[in-house]
Amino acid sequence: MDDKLITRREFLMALGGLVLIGLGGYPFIRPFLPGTVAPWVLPQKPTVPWNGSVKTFMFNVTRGNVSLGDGRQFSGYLINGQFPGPTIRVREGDKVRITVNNHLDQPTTLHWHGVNVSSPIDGVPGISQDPIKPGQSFTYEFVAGPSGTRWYHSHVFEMDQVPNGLFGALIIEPANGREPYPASREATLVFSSWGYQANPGFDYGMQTSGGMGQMMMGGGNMVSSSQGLIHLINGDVPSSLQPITVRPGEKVRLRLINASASESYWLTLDTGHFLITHADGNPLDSPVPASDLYIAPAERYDILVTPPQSGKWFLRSKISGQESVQVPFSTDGSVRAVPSSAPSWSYSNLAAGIGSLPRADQHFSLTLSGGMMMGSNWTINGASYPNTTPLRVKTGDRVRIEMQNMSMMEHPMHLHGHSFEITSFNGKPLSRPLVKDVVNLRPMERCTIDFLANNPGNWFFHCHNLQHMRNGLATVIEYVDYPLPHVDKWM
Ligand SMILES: [Cu+2]
Repeated sequence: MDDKLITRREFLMALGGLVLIGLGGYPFIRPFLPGTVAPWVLPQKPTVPWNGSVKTFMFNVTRGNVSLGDGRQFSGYLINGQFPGPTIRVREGDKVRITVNNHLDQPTTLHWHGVNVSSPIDGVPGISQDPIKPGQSFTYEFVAGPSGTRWYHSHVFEMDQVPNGLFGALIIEPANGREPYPASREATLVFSSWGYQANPGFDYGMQTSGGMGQMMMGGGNMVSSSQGLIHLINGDVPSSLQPITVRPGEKVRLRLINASASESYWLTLDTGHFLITHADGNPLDSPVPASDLYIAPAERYDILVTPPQSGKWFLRSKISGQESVQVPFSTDGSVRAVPSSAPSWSYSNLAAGIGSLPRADQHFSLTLSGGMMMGSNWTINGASYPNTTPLRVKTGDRVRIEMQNMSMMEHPMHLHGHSFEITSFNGKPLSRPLVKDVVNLRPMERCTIDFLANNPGNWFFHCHNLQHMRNGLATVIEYVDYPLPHVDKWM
């Protein structure tokens, strides 16, 4: 450990404290230090000052018929008559006020995924927020931030309510229009999967994990998608999507959101490599070229694509069983596939090299396991939620969670209420830690994540394979200095 590093880090942490006191809070210290790479600076509480503007939304949640482009129909959950819910687009610093009117015959809530709201409106029954009962309304109010590609989804009866419609995109534009990687055009692509009711005993996500299936086939890229599911993009089958029309040579931003309850997608572009600019909505220090992108449940990536001179081309998944996942683009004429020289996907590529781990104030070690039998429980350190041991943290601490996945499936672990930094992956400290709110661990992988305990409350920390979550792969981060919440017991 470099002494100079510690000194610098502690100085910056102190500076962060001063800034927080002086300005009422700002999400990242990084903007105050242009041109520096500061891996020891953790994301601050995203309380950008309210800019005086209020954006009001009314969400009427109902049951209703969904018609897909291939003629398939089902009874889903609608927000304002839409499947999935409407895209919300606001500016960082706006006060967002969303009233949810629950017209269902069952409770619901919404979770604002990637927005570090206050604990009582975080949407998790039994932990942070009581469910919105049938016939009742609830108003969520928060100052939008940090900027980036966020999303929202139900946190009640998740394996039913989420895939059947209670999710949508939440785009927060940077304050003052300060987009670090500008584009001339953009599109939001929300991936989801549907059809879980048809096969309730099946452990969805098994195939995309590259776990059991891959090992039994002797390694390599032998992954396939869960059987029985159909894949949707922006709420419809990809074959019904209108091509996204672009001009040759312009810069196009694609905001990719994986809202699937269990499936990962491994995406490539016919036109060759592209630039990854944001992970889970947070800008990278510099754009990273890639030839493919693996997006696990609940993850988001923003990429910049440069269209070819002409032609029809696709963003598509290379996972076996996901052949239908093709997003059409069109410039005029015909296109040749461009051989790609960019590196293939890994978190380490986004984090640029190997660094060293700074000191943490608190350290937890979690072993993720289970799932060896059909329908069996998933565990953290041998226990299934709600019997897992809560992680008790103290405001102001730098908390490190070390995780190892000792199971044969992947687990996209999501922390509520905070952004964290992936500080090491498979034993290698990263030189430029990756700011995210989901870290996907494939079979036998391990990592450390660090976060600053700066949002007192009770926060769910769980696998975003929603079936795994319901079967126990979850725990709670509890602040010792936060009063017990007055929420009812749930499930
Ligand atoms: Cu999992």
